[in-house]
Amino acid sequence: MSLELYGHPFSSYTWKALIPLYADGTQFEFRQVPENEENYAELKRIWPFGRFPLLLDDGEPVIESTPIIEHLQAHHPGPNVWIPDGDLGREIRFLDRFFDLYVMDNMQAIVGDVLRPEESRDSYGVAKSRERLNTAYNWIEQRIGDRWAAGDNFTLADCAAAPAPFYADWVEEIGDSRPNLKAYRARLLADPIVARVVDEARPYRPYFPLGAPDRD
Ligand SMILES: N[C@@H](CCC(=O)N[C@@H](CS)C(=O)NCC(=O)O)C(=O)O
Repeated sequence: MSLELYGHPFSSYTWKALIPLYADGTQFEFRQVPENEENYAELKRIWPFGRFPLLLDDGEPVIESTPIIEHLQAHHPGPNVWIPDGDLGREIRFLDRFFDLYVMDNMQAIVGDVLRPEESRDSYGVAKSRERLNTAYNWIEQRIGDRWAAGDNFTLADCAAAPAPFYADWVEEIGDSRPNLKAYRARLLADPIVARVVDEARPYRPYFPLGAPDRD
């Protein structure tokens, strides 16, 4: 068996795939993109959008972070259960969608706007994304418990949440009015596996388009 993960240490969705690989102690080769041109050309040959992470399992591609985690659980299981069966599993999948679509997407839209040519920037879209991020913060604030996203075990939902409020807070602060979300973000950062991906990404912070804050 050979596993190869295409990704970048500073990429939020790459973290999401790295966390279960590290937590389960699964062996894999990391293929960094886009700096490594050979890796990047291969990624784009397989997936023309050039987005990452992408997993190759004995040459067979698994695309998008959530299916990658599902694939790891099904074919390379370790000590952790990322998506349990039944209603809890459904709740975890929903929270995974929540962190990706309502937190990460809005964060990416705000960051992406500063990368556009000045004349193509979208201040209305950015304001809307900030509004949606605040709605997402307020919603999760009301329901996050004092452990992980869906109870006592670290699951797929926490893999999605590890980068989502981390980077979102850099573009739109969670602030003191959401103590439960703030505490959850801090718990994630204190987790040794999450701390590992945060540390591996540290050298790339100067490249954060909006400027990385001097914390975390
Ligand atoms: N829905 C995808 C999102 C992947 C994604 O947005 N990846 C970003 C890095 S965090 C990327 O590939 N950016 C480079 C690009 O869009 O060219 C997933 O869950 O894997």
